[in-house]
Amino acid sequence: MTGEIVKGIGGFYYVATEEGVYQCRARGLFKKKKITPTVGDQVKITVLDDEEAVIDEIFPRSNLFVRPAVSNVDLMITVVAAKDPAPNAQVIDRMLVTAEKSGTDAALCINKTDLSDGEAENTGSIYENIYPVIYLSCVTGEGIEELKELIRGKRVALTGPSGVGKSTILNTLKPEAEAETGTVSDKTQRGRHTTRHVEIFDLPGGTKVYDTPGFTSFEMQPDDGEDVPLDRFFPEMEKFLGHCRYDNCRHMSEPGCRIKEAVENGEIHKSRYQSYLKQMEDLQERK
Ligand SMILES: Nc1nc2c(ncn2[C@@H]2O[C@H](COP(=O)(O)OP(=O)(O)OP(=O)(O)O)[C@@H](O)[C@H]2O)c(=O)[nH]1
Ligand SMILES: [Mg+2]
Ligand SMILES: [Zn+2]
Repeated sequence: MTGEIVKGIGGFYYVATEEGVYQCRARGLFKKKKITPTVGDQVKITVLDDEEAVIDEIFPRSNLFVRPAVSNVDLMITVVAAKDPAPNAQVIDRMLVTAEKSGTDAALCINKTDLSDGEAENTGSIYENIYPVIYLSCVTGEGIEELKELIRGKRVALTGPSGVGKSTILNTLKPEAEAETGTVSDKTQRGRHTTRHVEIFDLPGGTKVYDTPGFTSFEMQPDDGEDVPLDRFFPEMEKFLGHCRYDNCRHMSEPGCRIKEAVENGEIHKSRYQSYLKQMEDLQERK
């Protein structure tokens, strides 16, 4: 029988099939090969008795992410809040680069616009010409129809810091999901890591939404062994590439750099370039 891993907890995988959801273990062979079954995987299972089953095979993935641990995602939506907690452009840019690296479509959702005094637009304006940006409020309903339109028929992962409202968005899209939500601490302005596991929820029309645990910014580390230059993962830099004085320009302190010129005359947003520099520095430190 074939199915899809919709949740994984404590060594068990929950596989949704046409006959219902089976609690599965993975064959030992996966561990030996260092393959980790991941939520989103399409799998072949063998049923041992009524409820218990084992995963025999994982079908090829279209993509695989480590944080959050998800696979076969069509659209990666980075969710932030206008405030409570305040958005952090570097965290957003790390997520967007992660999506670009795997060739996955990305979008930005700025939630809690009901609390915004211009903060939502300040962040959104950085991205509007690069990615789809949705201004959302689960309180007023602003942007919900636009979000539904964007995700229709797709496999969509909601990712972002703790407390920004990912599970609340899921519940707004699908009230029966009854995903647990938590408050944001008044003092630290941080979420409480309410969602502990990735889980996939079905929406009408074949849409699937992955709710994922929020991360803290220190968990966002660049990958090792990166061969492709970072500039390829900032789509707005593409049209300027190849126009620097030096072919191997890193767009850091080299003279005659077309990227830096574009930042100076506003063709590339300063905030994005700062993220680029920060990520370049992190990569060089790790080498
Ligand atoms: N004002 C306002 N509050 C919201 C909105 N959406 C969510 N919240 C609140 O934000 C808090 C955190 O929401 P969650 O849905 O638990 O956040 P999360 O991103 O799933 O957090 P983790 O599971 O910890 O990653 C809750 O108190 C929600 O009620 C919104 O649009 N406006
Ligand atoms: Mg949550
Ligand atoms: Zn350059």
